[in-house]
Order: sequence, then C-alpha cells, then structure tokens
Amino acid sequence: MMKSLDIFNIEGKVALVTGATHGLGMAIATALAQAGATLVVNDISEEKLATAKAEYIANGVNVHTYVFDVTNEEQVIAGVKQIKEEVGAIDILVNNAGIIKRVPAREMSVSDFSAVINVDLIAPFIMSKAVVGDMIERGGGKIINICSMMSELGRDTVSAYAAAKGGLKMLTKNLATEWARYNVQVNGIGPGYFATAQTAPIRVDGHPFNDFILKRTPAARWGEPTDLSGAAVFLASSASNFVSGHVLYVDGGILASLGKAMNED
Ligand code: NAP
Ligand code: GCO
Repeated sequence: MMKSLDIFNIEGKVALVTGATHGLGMAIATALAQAGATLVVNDISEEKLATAKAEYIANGVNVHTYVFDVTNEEQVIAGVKQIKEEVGAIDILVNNAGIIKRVPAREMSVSDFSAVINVDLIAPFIMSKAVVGDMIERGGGKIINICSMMSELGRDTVSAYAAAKGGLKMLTKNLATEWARYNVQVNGIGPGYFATAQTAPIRVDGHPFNDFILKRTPAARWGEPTDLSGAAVFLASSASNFVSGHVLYVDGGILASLGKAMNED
C-alpha cells in the first residue's frame, strides 16, 4: 500500500524553475530536487547562473543550467527543446522569474510598466505554452506560477507589478480550466513578504515599510525562502492531482487580517 508521504515523491520528474539563481526560486528549486526531481534552472545572466550552480552543488543539489530570456519566445522554444534533448521533457514548470519597479503610477513610464508586464505576466504565458505540448503527450504535468500579495492587494508605487501579478492569478485560473482535461494542473503560490534581494531596499531596520510589514503580518516576521518548500512540493507532486486553478498563499496570515494599528502591542 502507498504511504501518505509517497504521494509527495517526485523522483523521475524533470522540473524547470525559471530565474532560480537565488532567493525564492533557489529555495523552491532546492525543495523540488530534495523531493526527487531532476532539477533544471534558467536565467538571463550566464554569470549569475554559474555562481548559482556552484551554490546548488555546495548544498548537495545537482542542477542543469540553461541561459535564456523568458520574455523571448524564440529563445524559450529553443531552450525547452534543448532541455528535452539533454535532460528530458519538462514535467514540472515553476514560473518564478520576476521583476518589480517601485515608481508612483503618475511618474511611471509606459516602457517601465511594459517591462514588468513582460517578465511577470507574458513570460509565464510563453513558458507555459512552450512546455504544455510535451506534458499533454506524456499524460500530464504541473505548472506553478509565483504570484504575490499584489495578486490580491494594491499598494503605492507597484501598479505594474500588481497588474502583472493580478493578471498572473487569472492566467493561472484560465490555463487550469483549459488544460485540466489533459491532467495538467496549473496553480499558483502567493508568497507574502519574504526576505530576498527583491525586498532588500524596503527591509532595512528603521525603514517605515519594514516596521509596517512586521505589524501587518500576523506571524510578525518576514518569510524565509524555505517557508515555500512545502507548498512547492505539494503543488509539484501527485498529492495535488485534483487541485487546479488555486493560488496557495504562504503569507504568515496577511490576507486573513486587516492588521494591527501601528501603536498597538
Ligand atoms: P529576485 O531575487 O528578484 O529574483 C528573480 C529572478 O528572476 C532573478 O534571478 C532574475 O535574474 C530572474 N529574471 C528576471 N528577469 C528574467 C528574464 N527575463 N529571464 C530569466 N530570468 C529572469 O526575486 P525573488 O524575491 O526571489 O522572487 C522570485 C519570484 O517571487 C518573483 O516572481 C517575485 O515577483 C515573486 N515574489 C517575491 C516576493 C518577496 O517578498 N521576495 C513575494 C511575492 C512574490 P537576474 O538576477 O539575473 O536579474
Ligand atoms: C512591494 C514588494 C512586493 C513583494 C511581494 C509581496 O514592494 O510591495 O516588493 O510586492 O515582494 O510580491 O507578495
């Protein structure tokens, strides 16, 4: 009889995590490799990828690395083909690569707005489209989109990011609807506020936003990248075979709560 933990085992599966040279992507990729997957990671920067590869190996994680830009459909198609030939067809795709630009909406240029939409929304569409054919042919697959608190909430200065991550939540639901019939589950993970390079500028001690997040998060701390490991393995494994179109928020309770007043204990 299969034991309950066996359904989380992803041995024999090929997982691609985009932009996983550090931060949340690296933690998710490491969790998938530890659950048995053959790990593939890509990035636009060859140099960052080489540094990341050394870090994965130092942590005992075997990784295949590929340089391509997730916003460029031609490069994506070529990259996915090369991965299939050299490693195997992709069973699990994690759309993690993302950028943010914190600029008040009235001051934001259309080109900056578009750049965020391209990486955070259009690239997951390009990537998903590029891998799903092989998933369908092989009888199923898993796509996990890294969403955000900004898939649900607005905040000053992040209009493009919120538009992209809100759109990514709906893209998740739509692709889930179209591809469920092929046994391809499309879900999202919605991280709350996490300690990574992306949040470094707003996470410094004494910064009003740092204090705000510690008050606003019921768990009263920033997330650590490994807080996402369980959600990632769940959504990548057969444990979630009847879960699709769902965004699993891992946020220390932020979305459940209005928050505390700033001077409250
Ligand atoms: P990060 O430190 O900024 O890492 C993002 C990664 O994406 C980087 O490795 C970056 O590569 C890569 N990337 C950017 N554009 C790319 C492109 N066109 N092609 C390929 N790779 C590209 O971000 P993070 O904090 O780990 O976040 C990872 C994901 O989680 C993002 O989607 C982010 O929006 C989301 N998220 C973060 C938080 C948080 O609190 N940190 C919360 C919710 C959601 P380079 O370094 O080479 O530019
Ligand atoms: C910001 C943050 C974010 C997040 C994240 C929240 O400036 O508000 O950078 O938007 O990092 O995506 O879930």
